[in-house]
Amino acid sequence: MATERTYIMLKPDCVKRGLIGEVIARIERKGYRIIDAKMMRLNEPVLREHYAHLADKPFFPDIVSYMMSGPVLGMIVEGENAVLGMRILMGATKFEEAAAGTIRGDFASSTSENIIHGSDSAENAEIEIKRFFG
Ligand code: IDP
Ligand code: MG
Repeated sequence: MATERTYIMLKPDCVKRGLIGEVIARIERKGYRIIDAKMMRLNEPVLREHYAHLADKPFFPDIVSYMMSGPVLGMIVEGENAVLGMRILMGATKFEEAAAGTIRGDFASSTSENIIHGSDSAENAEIEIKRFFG
């Protein structure tokens, strides 16, 4: 097993609903460490880059406006196999498939408003950490 860093972002619905503490507690309880964190307001260019893999989807404009609807908390999270481990802690993308006990399973109110982002590979983690933390 390897120590990895991943990019985690608490989305506007998480911040608005007052769930930052709850979600961070789950991350820390699992044994991951928060290496850096900052509140940000994202602009359209950075979101177009971050969600480029979804640019041709009909819901793409909705994701961009949702992610600009309020502040987000970007974080660098570190731990053993943190990229995959955080994806498991987060739960499935699809609202109805996110298992109870996962962050999305317990708190997401739809597939689009789903509380949390986490990098999907070590390669993307590196790109996303650079994108949001420089
Ligand atoms: P992920 O966040 O689990 O990595 P991605 O496929 O990378 O999932 O999608 C990025 C984000 O776009 C999702 O977290 C969600 O907010 C939104 N999204 C993905 N698929 C759908 C969909 O089918 N309908 C509405 N929003 C979606
Ligand atoms: Mg993704």
